[in-house]
Amino acid sequence: MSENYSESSIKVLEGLQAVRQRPGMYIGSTGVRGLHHLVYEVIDNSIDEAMAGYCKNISVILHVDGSVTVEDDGRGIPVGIHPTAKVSTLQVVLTVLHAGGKFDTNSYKTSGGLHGVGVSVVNALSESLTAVVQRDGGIFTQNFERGKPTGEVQRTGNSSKTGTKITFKPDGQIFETLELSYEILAKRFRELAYLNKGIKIKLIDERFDVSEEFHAEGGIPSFVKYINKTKNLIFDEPIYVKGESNNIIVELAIIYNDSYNENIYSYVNNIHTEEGGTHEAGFKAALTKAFNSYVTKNNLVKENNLSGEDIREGMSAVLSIKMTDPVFEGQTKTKLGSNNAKTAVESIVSPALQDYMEENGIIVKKILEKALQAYMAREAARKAKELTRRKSALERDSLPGKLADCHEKDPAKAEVFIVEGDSAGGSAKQGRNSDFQAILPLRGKILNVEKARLDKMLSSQEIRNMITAFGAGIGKDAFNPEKLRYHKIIIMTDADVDGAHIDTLLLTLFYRFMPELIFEGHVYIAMPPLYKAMPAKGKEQYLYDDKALEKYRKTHKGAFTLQRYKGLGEMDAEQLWETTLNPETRMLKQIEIEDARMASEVTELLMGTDVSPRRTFIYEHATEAELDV
Ligand code: 0RA
Repeated sequence: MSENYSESSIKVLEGLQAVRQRPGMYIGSTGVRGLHHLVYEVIDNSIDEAMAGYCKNISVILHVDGSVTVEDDGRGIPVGIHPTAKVSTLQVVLTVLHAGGKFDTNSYKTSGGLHGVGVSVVNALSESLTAVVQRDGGIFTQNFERGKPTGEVQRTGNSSKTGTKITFKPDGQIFETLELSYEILAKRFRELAYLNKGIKIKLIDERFDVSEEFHAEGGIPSFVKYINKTKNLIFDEPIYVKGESNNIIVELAIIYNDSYNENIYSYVNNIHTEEGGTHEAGFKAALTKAFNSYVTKNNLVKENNLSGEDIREGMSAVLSIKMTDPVFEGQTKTKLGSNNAKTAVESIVSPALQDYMEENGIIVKKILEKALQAYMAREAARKAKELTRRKSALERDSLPGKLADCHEKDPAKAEVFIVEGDSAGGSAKQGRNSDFQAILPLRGKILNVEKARLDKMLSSQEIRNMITAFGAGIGKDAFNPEKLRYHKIIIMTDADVDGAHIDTLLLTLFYRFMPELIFEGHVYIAMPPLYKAMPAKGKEQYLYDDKALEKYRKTHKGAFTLQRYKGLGEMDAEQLWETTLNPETRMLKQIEIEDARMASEVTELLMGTDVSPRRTFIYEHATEAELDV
C-alpha cells in the first residue's frame, strides 16, 4: 500500500522533530563535537561519492556568519521526482531520516559510530540550508529552514557539470557553541585525504582568511610517515600491503621507529576505530605469525617464539579497511566486532608480509634485532620482578579490612559500592544484599585534597584498598580486567561539591590507570534521590531529579510535603536499600566516555583546579539515566 503525500510528509516532520528534540542521539552531543559532526556528516557523503569513483574535489568554506558550504564534483543528488515519496529525491535525501545516500547497497557507506546518520539530520539541526545541485544539464536549488522546505526545488540555471553544494547554518537554538574550529576540521580532512588517496579537500576559512588543501597521492604510506615525522625511523620506506578478500578491502602501512612504543591507527570506512577490534586482531596475528615463521625457517632465534608485543615494539602502523555493514562494539562504539574482518585482514596480510620478508632481508633483520632486544629486556624485567610479585601475591590474597565483601564469587553477578564516608558506609553495609553487593567505604577526608595529584592519590591507603578490592591490578601493563572481582563498580557519593570532587578524582584515576574499566562499561555512579514527596493521601514517592519533581508537581494536585535529601547519611539502611541499592528500583548512570581522545581532554579538564560539580561531567558523558532493572 502506498501512502498518500500528506501522510508521508507528516511522518517526515515527525522524524525531523525527533532529531531536534534529541539531537544527542543523532550527533552525539550539542557541544563542540556535535557541531563538527554536522560538517563530517555532509563531507562523508562527498567522500562516499569519491570512494565510488565519481568525485575528486571537495571544498569546505567556513563563512563569517557561522554558515558552512561543502561542495563536491560528484554526480549530484538526483533532483527528479522520487517514485514513492512523490517529491524530488533531493527533498527526500534532505528531509527523510536515513534516506541519506545511495540506494544501492554496493557502496561502502560509512555507518555506525556517529557517522552515516544522513544529511537530513544536518538539515534538521540547521537554522537554514540551501542545496544547489548541478546535474542533467541544469542547476537546481532548494531551500530549507530547520529541516522544512521553504519551497520546491527550482531550476535556477544551466550547467554541463555535476556536483552538490550544501550551505548550512547550524542552529543556535540547538548548539551550545557555533564556533567551528579550523584545527579540528583540518585534522580530520588531512586524515580523510590520506585515507582516500587522490581526493582533494580544500578548507577555506573566510573568518580568518586562511586556507589549506589536503591531498595525498601517497595514501596511507605517506600517512604513517607523517605521523612519524618527529621520530627516528629504522628504515625509510613503509611496508605497504593492499588487497581484497570477501569484498573487504584491506590497506596497511607499517614503519618502525627507535622508540619502545607501538602505535596502531586503524580505520573502518574512514572511521577511526580507537578501541581496535577484529581487523587489528587479524593484523597482529598475521604479523606475529610472519615473523615467527621467518625466524624458524632461517633458524635465527633458538629459544621461545617472539611475542607479538616484542615484534611490535617501535612499530607504527595505519590499517584501513573498507567493508559493508561493519558492526561496532565497545563502550565508545569504536571497536570493530565483525569477525569476517579478522579473517580478511589475516588472509591478505600474512602472505604479503611473508613475501616482503623474503625480498627485504636487511630491513627484516633490523626489525628482528629490535624485537630481540625487546624480548631480552622483557625477560630481564620479568626475572627482576619475580620476587616482588611473589611478595605481593600474598598481599593480594588478603582483602582490605574495610571491605565488606559479598558472597557471590562470579564477578559478572557481583557489584561493589565505593561509598563516601564511614557513616554512609555503615548504613550501606546494613542495607545491602550481601549475597552480591560489597561495600567499600572511602574516607572522604583523604580524597578531599585540593588539586590532588595522581601520584599523591596512589600513595593513599584508601586508594590502594580499592585497587586490591577490585583485584585487577593497576597500570598500563599490569591491569588485567579478567581478574576484576566485580563487574559493576558503583561510586556512591553525596550530591554536593565534596561528592563531585570524589567522583571526579575516582573517574580520573580509573581513566588514567584502568581505562578498560570505563571502556568495558564497569563504572557506574549511583544516583540517590534528591527528594521524597509525601502526599496527604496515597503513597510516598522518591524523586531522583528536578525534572521528576516538576512532573510530580504537575500530576499530583493535592497537597504534599517534600523532604530534600542532602546526603546519603540522612537515609537509614532500609531507605538506602530502597532508593539506591536495590537493582529493582535504583537509578544508576553508566559512565561512558565518548572516545579516548575526548576523554583525555575531559581528564585534563577534571585535573584542573576548578572542579565543577559532577552533574556537568555526568550529564555530558554518561548515557541517559536509566532505571537499572
Ligand atoms: C543519492 C543518490 C546518488 C548520489 C547522492 C545521493 C549524493 C549525495 C550527496 C551528498 C553530498 N554530496 C552528494 N553527492 C551525491 C546517486 C546519484 C546517481 O546515481 O546518479
